[in-house]
Amino acid sequence: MRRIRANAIAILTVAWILGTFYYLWQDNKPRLSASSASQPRAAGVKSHGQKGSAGRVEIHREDRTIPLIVTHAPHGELQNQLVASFDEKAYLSSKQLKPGEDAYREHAFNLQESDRIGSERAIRDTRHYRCASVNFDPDLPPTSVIITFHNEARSTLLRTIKSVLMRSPPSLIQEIILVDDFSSDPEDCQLLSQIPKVRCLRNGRREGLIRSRVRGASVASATILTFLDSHCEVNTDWLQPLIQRVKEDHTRVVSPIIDVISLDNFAYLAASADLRGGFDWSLHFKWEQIPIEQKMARNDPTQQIKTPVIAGGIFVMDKSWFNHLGQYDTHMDIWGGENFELSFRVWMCGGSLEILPCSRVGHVFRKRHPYDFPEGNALTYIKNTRRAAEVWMDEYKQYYYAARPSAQGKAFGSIADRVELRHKLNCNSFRWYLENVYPELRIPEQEAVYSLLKQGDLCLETHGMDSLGLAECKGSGSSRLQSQKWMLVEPQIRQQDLCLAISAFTPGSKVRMEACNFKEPRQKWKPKGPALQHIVSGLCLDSQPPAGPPVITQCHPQLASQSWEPQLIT
Ligand code: UD2
Ligand code: MN
Repeated sequence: MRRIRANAIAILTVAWILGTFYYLWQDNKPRLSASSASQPRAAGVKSHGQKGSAGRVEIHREDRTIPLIVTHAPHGELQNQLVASFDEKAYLSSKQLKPGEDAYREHAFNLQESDRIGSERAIRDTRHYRCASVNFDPDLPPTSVIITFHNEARSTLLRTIKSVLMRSPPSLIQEIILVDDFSSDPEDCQLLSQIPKVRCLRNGRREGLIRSRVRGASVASATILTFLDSHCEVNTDWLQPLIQRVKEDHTRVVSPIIDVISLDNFAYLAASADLRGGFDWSLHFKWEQIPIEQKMARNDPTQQIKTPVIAGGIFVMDKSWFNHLGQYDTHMDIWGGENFELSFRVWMCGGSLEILPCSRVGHVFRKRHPYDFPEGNALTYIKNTRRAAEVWMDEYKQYYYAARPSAQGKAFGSIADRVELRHKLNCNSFRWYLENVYPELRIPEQEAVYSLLKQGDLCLETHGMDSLGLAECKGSGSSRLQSQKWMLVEPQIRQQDLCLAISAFTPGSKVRMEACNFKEPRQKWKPKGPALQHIVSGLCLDSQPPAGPPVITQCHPQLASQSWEPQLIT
């Protein structure tokens, strides 16, 4: 009798457990698919116009009985797989900072702090609150995430990977492709490949980030590429806004707002949402305020921000568009300049660049490069930016050389294939880019003043390279005015591409015209009272003898033959 009772209790208990599981399973089924689709998951905000399974999201949010299973089920599974396949502790502990070591030496950020905060941490959702109620297509295509690294710290690299896995809808991450750019320790690559969805390719020699990214992209199996630096942390729902915009128009190349991870204490800090990418003529990247008219016109803080250039490290691009546009200039080495080349190319060849404020990714910005440049940092940057300027900037490249005189004469290899690419793609001119994409960039020549250089009633005039002299001043209507029209852009005195230059550094040497070269000391002048002094020799432009070409003589600015009065041409 007792036995029968015990059996009955056991059967009832099993039935009850099975029943409970069945109930939970039924209940979770639609919710799982809802959260693995690409609906915004931020809690607490009612979504507008969400249909179908999204309705259940709200119901389950109210249901506090099984909150953990409901909210985190896909990532919970991932978490289990991660723990089962990858020994995180062993991976991290073997490379941690030893007592007494300088925490900044190897990576140019505080390694001790990075190691301390662990591979997963909560960070503030830095988006505008309205971002949480933006809707995305339920059928967004997945992406291949490409991360290249050279001697990255283990803790930052792992945090980058894990943040991608944990803060993206799993269905949108096809794979994470790591490209180990010949780091000293090949084990990093092998070990990280054990993480679900992660593959790692290792370069047989140092290639630099540009060729490494091209290698990563070439093996990507998704139709959308996502590039990340190796010391990032992606934030809540970072991926959907980026993929949505590219899905709508494959010629868009989109970036998140790049938040700041402190290199000292690894605090995650919100970046301003009013910035876009810009540059100066030396091709130095800078963040700049959105032009005021655009700012005034922005009444929706979730809307995209058009940007003339991207910072370069974090962006999403359609793979076939990336290939169609010529990937990257693979003759660029190590680091730098590729973001200008890509940005000019995208805009000039039919695409666009935007920053999406509802996507936030943190990045550790450093003050120095923690790795070596085999050809030297400066030379590499010059080579890369010179290639970008030579291929894409047309006649405006002169301002690049003016702003970066040391670039002249430096080797930059053949650009024939990139020039051909530009031709084949039938791209717009750099002038078009300046007028339509970046009208705010001040063009030096437009600020230059044209003037006559008057001596009494006569004017300094040219007739080709060698013949220079004084002649009767032409009126502003005269067609012969060109030969008397000077552009005074210190330290040069120019007429189109020709510059006033001395023939030798000694008194009495003739002055003539020659092709402008910003580095040429014979072409450098400055005003000295009413006179024009040649900077290096210290001698002044002198119209003696009046019949022949001007010469340089000892400066006596009070002499009539050394007095050159600029008269503006209007
Ligand atoms: C910024 C970009 C960076 C790149 C660079 C210009 C962001 C957040 N970062 O510099 O992606 O566009 O401007 O070129 O916009 N790396 C290699 N091989 C190398 C050198 C670097 O794989 O030889 C990796 C490195 O580990 C890192 C990435 O390339 O993951 C970018 O390098 P960085 O972090 O030193 O560049 P950053 O952020 O100063
Ligand atoms: Mn970086």
